[in-house]
Amino acid sequence: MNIQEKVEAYLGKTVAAASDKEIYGALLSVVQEMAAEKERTDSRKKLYYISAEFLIGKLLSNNMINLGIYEEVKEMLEKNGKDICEIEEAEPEPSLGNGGLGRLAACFLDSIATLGLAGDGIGLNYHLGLFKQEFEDHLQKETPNPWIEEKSWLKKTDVTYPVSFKGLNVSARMYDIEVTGYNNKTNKLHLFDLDSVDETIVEDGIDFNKEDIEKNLTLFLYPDDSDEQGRLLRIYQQYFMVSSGAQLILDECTAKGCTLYDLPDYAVIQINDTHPTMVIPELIRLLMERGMDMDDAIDVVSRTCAYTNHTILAEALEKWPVDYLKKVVPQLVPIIEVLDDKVRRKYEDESVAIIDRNDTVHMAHIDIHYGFSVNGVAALHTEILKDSELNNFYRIYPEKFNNKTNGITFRRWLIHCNPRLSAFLDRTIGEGYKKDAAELEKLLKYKDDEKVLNELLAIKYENKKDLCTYLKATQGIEISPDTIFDIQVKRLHEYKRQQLNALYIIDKYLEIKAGKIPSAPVTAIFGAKAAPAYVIAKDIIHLILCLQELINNDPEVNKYLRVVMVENYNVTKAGKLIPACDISEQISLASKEASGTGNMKFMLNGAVTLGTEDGANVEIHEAVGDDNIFVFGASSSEVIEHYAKADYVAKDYYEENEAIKAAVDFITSDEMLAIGCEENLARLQKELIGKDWFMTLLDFDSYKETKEKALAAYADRKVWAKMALVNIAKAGFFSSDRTIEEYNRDIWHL
Ligand code: T68
Repeated sequence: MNIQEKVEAYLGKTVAAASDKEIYGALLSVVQEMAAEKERTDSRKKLYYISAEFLIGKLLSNNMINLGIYEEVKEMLEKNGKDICEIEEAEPEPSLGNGGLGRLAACFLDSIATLGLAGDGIGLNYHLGLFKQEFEDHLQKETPNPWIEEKSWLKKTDVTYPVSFKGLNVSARMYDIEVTGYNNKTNKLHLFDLDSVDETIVEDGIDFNKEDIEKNLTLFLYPDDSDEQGRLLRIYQQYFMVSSGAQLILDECTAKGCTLYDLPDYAVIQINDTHPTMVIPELIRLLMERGMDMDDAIDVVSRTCAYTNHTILAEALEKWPVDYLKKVVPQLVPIIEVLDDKVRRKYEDESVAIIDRNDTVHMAHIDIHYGFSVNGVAALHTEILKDSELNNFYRIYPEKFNNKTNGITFRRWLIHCNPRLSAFLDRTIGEGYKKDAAELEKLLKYKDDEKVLNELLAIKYENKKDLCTYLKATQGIEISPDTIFDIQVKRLHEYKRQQLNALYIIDKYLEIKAGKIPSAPVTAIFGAKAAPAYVIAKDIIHLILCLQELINNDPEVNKYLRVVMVENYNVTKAGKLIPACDISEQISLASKEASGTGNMKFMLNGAVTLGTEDGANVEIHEAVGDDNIFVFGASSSEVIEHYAKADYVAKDYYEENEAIKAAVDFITSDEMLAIGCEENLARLQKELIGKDWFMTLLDFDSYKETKEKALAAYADRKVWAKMALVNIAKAGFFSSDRTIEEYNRDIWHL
């Protein structure tokens, strides 16, 4: 049967007569059937990548690319008067992650399968995922984001595991999603769920009864944890995930002949941030239940588990009061106490203890003491972990620390999202880059080739036109492809400094109002969700939405400057925004962004980075050289010193710098208050002057100056095209295939 016949067999009618939704459903079935027929990876030792988040995004097109049928299906649809993009629209996006950490896990699954390595994901099947963001009165409103339909990628299995909480026994059911590698074998993503979860208990946005665990356990990703009930629910979720995951791992290994004493020969568990840390005491508990003595169990588990750190922000390093654990998982408490006791006997240093003097459990400390590898996610980040953040641990275990600079899958972030660019690469340098990303360097030979450079500019222009059409259709916003697309998309957080970008926009607005006409028109595009309980982050969204309203409706200004805040930024929207970008905003306070992966996606798609020397920006800078990136701001060592000396005073910058003062004052100007809400705007303004923990004002001048340089450079189209070309050519290092090869070489040994 050819593809059309297969699809029509599922449809029970012709493709031409079917709706987009029906075609999507039929293609899903065809893909699932093909994936099931593919060979599974198989080896004695297997990786289990355990993570509270897998931000997989829509799967249809990526699976078709990986199975090698995308072009065929696209043509077949065209022949029948259907557009593959419309079919893609019919697929709901599973939002099983917040941002970079979850998306990294998804890119890794793609690369692990593509490299033919045996490695499955273990996570949770959140019914409503992360909330959906809507804008109302220039504010973020959260609503549920259901994604599981009758036809979905999830396959319900018969596999169930008992999971016990204090006073509550439940049964975890495993659902599987096939992970197709690019032209290779398949792996699985196992997502655990509870049959009794009930979506109807959600009311009024994303509120629900947090006490009814049987009904709410897997409703949402990271339910609001601003109160104790919310925090307890997170512990329920985490334990549910690791207990079922640990049981699955032990079952699979014993089925292969593992005696449990040789577990490290059969399994390696990569713990993605601290959310799955309880897998360590849980495995110890399960091994003891199966007859192993405690010291042996601790030894076996310590040789099986490896930990990845994704942040140095103290508030993001998880700590749970022992009391909370006693309320939810009392069976783990005696084990954690023993783990702590062993550490305390060996090391006097209080800062490396597991349970501190306030009876709080430091989850990362469990991972470091009782895992065999600790990795950061970019060179600078790992250095900071070793030198300062985790220095006390590094001195004890220097051999455990290693760096694995993040990467992204080119299948999604180039081949799928930018078909124009990938077709251009195919005909210019051949298709080898799809399997070996380093081959992108072949492009360098064309860096002075006018025809090639013009082609690159033309591709960007077409992509920008597509984005204009999309934004007009989805949000009714009009922008022009003849302006510079300056894009900042990522979670909203003060350390990422969307507020710095916003202050620049205000400064520009004031200049235009004062008659200073900019050399080139700019469209500033944002996309970001703020955590529901993160007040200042939501105030920043409010500021941007007010600026959008003010600026886009001012005929004096909107010829030169427009602002767009994309609603409900997600993986799908990233796929539309990134190929259309000219300037990639990567402006976190140096030392705070562990790596960043958006920076890599933009680079690969020919955008030029405007960034601080932070995270993987440092490595991007090294790769492309000074001439192909715009770097600004205080260095990480300067920033770390400011924190150490506590000598940064935002108010001094505000008072001594006229442009800063004007921009900050403008936040509560009459123009802004006519649009926005005084409470939010005044609170944000006060924060910027009185605290500004992430040193926005410190870098304002340098940001402005460097951004002006970037905007001016854009005018020389040939020079700009060359910069874009070098960025694409040097992006090969940032393929997640390279990252995974390193994990395997240094940590997993599959
Ligand atoms: C990100 N972390 C880092 N955390 O910020 C980013 N979820 O620099 C890095 O590139 C990326 O991880 C991959 O390594 C996150 O995305 C979260 O989303 C998060 C934090 C706390 C709790 C839950």
